[in-house]
Amino acid sequence: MNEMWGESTVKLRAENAARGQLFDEGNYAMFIHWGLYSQLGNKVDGKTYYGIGEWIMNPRMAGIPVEEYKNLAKTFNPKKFDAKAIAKLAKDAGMKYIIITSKHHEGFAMYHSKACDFNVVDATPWAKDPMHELAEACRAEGLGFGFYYSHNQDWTFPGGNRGPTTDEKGNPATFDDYFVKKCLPQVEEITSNYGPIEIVWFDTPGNMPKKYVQQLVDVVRKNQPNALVSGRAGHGLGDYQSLGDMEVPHKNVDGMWESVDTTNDSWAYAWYDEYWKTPKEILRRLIACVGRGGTYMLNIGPRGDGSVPERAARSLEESGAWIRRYPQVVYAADASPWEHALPWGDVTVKGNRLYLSVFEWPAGGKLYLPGLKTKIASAKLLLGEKSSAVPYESAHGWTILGLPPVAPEKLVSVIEIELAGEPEVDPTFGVDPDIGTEILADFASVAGAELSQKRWMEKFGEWKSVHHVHDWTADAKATFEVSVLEPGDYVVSLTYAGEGRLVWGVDVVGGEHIQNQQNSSHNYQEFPIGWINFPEPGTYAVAVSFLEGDPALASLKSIHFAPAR
Ligand code: H79
Repeated sequence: MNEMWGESTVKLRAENAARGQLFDEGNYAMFIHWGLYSQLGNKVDGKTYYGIGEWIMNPRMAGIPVEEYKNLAKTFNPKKFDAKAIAKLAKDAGMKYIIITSKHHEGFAMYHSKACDFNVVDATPWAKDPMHELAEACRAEGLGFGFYYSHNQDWTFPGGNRGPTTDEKGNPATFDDYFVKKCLPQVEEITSNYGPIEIVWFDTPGNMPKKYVQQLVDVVRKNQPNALVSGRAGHGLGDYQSLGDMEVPHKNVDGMWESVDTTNDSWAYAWYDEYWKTPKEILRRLIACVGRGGTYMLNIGPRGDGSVPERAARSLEESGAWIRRYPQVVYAADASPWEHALPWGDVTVKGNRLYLSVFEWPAGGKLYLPGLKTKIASAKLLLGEKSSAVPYESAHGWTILGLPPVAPEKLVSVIEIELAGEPEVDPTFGVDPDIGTEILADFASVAGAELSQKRWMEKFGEWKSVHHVHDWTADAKATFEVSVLEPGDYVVSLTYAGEGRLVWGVDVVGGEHIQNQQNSSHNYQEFPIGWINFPEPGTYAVAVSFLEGDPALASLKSIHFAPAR
């Protein structure tokens, strides 16, 4: 994975105190993938290719030869490109800056480059530089602006990684040729010609030697002393960590980091890709990133004619309207002291205030908050002028908030809890007495088996990941610590993948043992195991063991508890 996304280095906020204000406090940005590939929208010669559209040239997608790909410039004429409308969309969405592809892996510069004429001004009938307009439109909206730049891969310039290995005359070309003739001068250009920029977003460092990365970073520092360099520059020379593509972490992550994600499944426009994130899903992912301590950058892929897919815009506008009502939940907000999401939603923090974003409104009229140790000064359900006090009580280390039967907001309702001091929390998972509680394998202590992250591509370039417990040995256990408020029976189920019939055991340590045989699937599916009993309120260890079946393929993703009623 390092080859693609660079190493995971923890960068502390303090190192960057003078820079990265928008990154650190804005917490939400727009990413844009737009280039010649957008014209194709994943269809070549009548055939549709599924996956990330900017990779269409790749042999594992359409496999377009270099000269043929270059011809796409002759038809690039994005008359519907409207820089002001895009900046306004980002603003309305609640985003604080825009990062756009100045050059992706295929090597086409979407700005006027003197270093290489394979660019949007010199090679297209449109002959305009959209980046001047966009940079200006961002400034007019009070947004930051910055560039994505593929520094290592260049598929059309001789010597670029995965690019031609000889030049026009047939002489061998080296990475150094590409670096000196194109990469370094282009990074000079993007950091010199568009005013102050927020970030230079390098991607996929691969095995690029450190001396090259250092030179690029030096150029950014010289021309843009206030800009951040993305972690994917490589060799730990970036300012912050970028997680894997499309990855929203489950546990709090230290230091300065971001998740990059996209409104549908592809980064670049793909004609068939109508699987949009709903406004609620966007808020869920944004608030999860802020709640884990990071920043969320969400992508749109404009079409080849420059227009923005209407459904992407709709989801962004609707989630943005919510953010305008609850800015305190997102901006300059910090990570949740629970360090993970809660069954009904998530928590962000500002000083001594907790913001509870409730995604699943509890039907029983009570919201259960486990492990809060600091005394509450006040609690209210936010609704502009109509905010109302929320009654609360505590029992066995839990806080129980009384709520109206119907959620005041369609998407996400927010409860503000003002604390008497700094938030202090026992982050142990609570088994919610009202709604189902899922605990991911990430949070298990594992003995006799392996806990690791597995990634795979659902479609070409579209990454999914899971933390799973695998390679089970005879006495292996994955143990989950839980806190129980309401004693009684709970239905336990496990989400796993595997082959054939599998037997799993679940033990309340010092208490009941159940086991059951269920089928499996190569996809992760939830299978019921049975009821177990928690005899009284308190903390329990619940151990999962793998009893029969093929241990090589058995992969546990999570355990679920639901009140048996
Ligand atoms: O710009 C977007 C992607 O195009 C870019 N990063 C985001 C922000 C990106 N470039 N590479 N990757 C993401 C990782 C892709 C890896 C794969 Fe492959 C490409 C998997 C299959 C094709 C490289 C070639 C690794 C295996 C074969």
